[in-house]
Amino acid sequence: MSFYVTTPIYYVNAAPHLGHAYTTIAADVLARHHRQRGEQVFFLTGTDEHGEPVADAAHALGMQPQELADRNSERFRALAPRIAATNDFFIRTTDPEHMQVVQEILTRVRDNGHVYMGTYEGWYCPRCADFKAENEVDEGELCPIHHVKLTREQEDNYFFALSSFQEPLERLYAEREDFVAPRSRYNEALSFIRSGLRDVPLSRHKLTWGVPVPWDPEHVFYVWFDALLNYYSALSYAPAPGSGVEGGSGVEGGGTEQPGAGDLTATFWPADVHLIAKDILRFHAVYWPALLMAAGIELPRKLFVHGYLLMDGEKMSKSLGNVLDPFEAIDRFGSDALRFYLLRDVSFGQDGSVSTASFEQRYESELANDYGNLASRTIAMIVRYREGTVGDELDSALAADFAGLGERVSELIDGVQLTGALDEIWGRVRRLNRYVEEQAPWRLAKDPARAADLDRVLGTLAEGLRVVSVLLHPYLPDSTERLLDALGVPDRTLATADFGQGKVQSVRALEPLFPKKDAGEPAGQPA
Ligand code: ME8
Repeated sequence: MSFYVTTPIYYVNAAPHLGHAYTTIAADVLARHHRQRGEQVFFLTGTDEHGEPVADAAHALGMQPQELADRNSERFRALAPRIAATNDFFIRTTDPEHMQVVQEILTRVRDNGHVYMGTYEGWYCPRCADFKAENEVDEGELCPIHHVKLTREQEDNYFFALSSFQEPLERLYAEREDFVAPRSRYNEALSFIRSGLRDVPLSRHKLTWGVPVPWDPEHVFYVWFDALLNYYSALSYAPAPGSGVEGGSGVEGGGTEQPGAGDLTATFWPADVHLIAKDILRFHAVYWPALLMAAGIELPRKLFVHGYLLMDGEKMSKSLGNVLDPFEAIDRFGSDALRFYLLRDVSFGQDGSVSTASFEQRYESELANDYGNLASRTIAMIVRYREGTVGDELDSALAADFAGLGERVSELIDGVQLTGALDEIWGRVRRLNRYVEEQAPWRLAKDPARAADLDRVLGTLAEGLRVVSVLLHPYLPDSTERLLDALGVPDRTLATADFGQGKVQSVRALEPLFPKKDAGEPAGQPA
């Protein structure tokens, strides 16, 4: 089994912000979960470096586009390890290998009869790098997304005959209702298709910062076609996962076969999940499948569209300047806490507001109290009452509460319900906390006649803690690893996620996973 997940490739016109971290974290949770299943995983992220968004930003800074791209691409690359993302490759659209694939495939699209020369006349947003229809123009000739003045363009360009894919796209949406999720985004894309597709420029004449059109080097390809093809081109030159070039690999201890060096396309294409936010739905849900059909390439399996992280009610965005710095958040709370907060507080697939206050609250009440404290208490009691040794007997009532949990979590993750899966697991973290209160092991410890009960309660808590930690591993990779080590069962494959499967034998003392902090004090995780 193989699993291929992608994030959008991010524009290098500015530094990364929390919105970018969000998608990459979500993709990482998927990648880690699938590695836990023992699948061969390829997780791709990277940067989108051509076109006006980058050329204009470089110009404004008095820099060459390549210089700005080099500087900011490095920042995006550096973000991945900071948020514990295990991407297997980091693609840059200025990679010569990528540029060559773009030229080859778009030449094929032309040879297949889907390209013609025409004149574009209409509105254009240089920030979106998008041609806008009359009904998409806000009052004052403004871009509805970026609130910048749209330009009026008249340009002789090569066109992609998108309109001829109207029927094939409608058929695709009829046959594959899970092609785009959530359902509201599927409906949105389908209604856009049904409203009638217009052909789109495939090349730009005015611009020089892009991939040259091989049959007419006066033109460069329109940046969106160049960018979308990254999902496909990367597989032709990325090193095999596990070769240690980027952060990823089959580190979850599952995968047995390693794909050989060389072309990974046969192993990983079609992509299983493209993760994006709703701002770039149309490019991915309409242009991308049409382009692949035109090139005769198999379509990806699913596009999952998440919502916006909002600050003060508006989309966080570089151009709007209301950006929360993920690096600062990590310094203050640690990368596990950031990953947890974003996927727990904002229901994945919907818009949601983020704030430092709600971050602190989740950190204290859920990470430090519900989970961290449960771990510390359980381990401390086993050390104190049983010198670290754990008995064999488990409580059947609690086992029943955990029955089917691993499968349920997998099912939800298959549907990219990342918040739903986390809710399921957290329900069991809370169940374990209630169990401690109900059983009051400190009282059992005072009564020698109840020694067997104490053994059973402590064993049950240790096992419950192990199971939730295996399942939480994709979300909280660092702290679950420390906890599983302390429980002496480092195996975190999904096959061990059933209650009673991996029995803890003995435990070691553990530093607090999420130390409580005083106001203003950094809460970074202990090294
Ligand atoms: O659109 N909330 O790049 P980009 C949630 N280069 N997610 C957010 C977000 C927010 N406030 N802000 C950004 C581009 N994102 C193109 C993509 S793909 C072939 C080319 C995330 O730098 C989200 O994933 O503007 C969104 O789709 C992406 O960053 C846009 O990044």
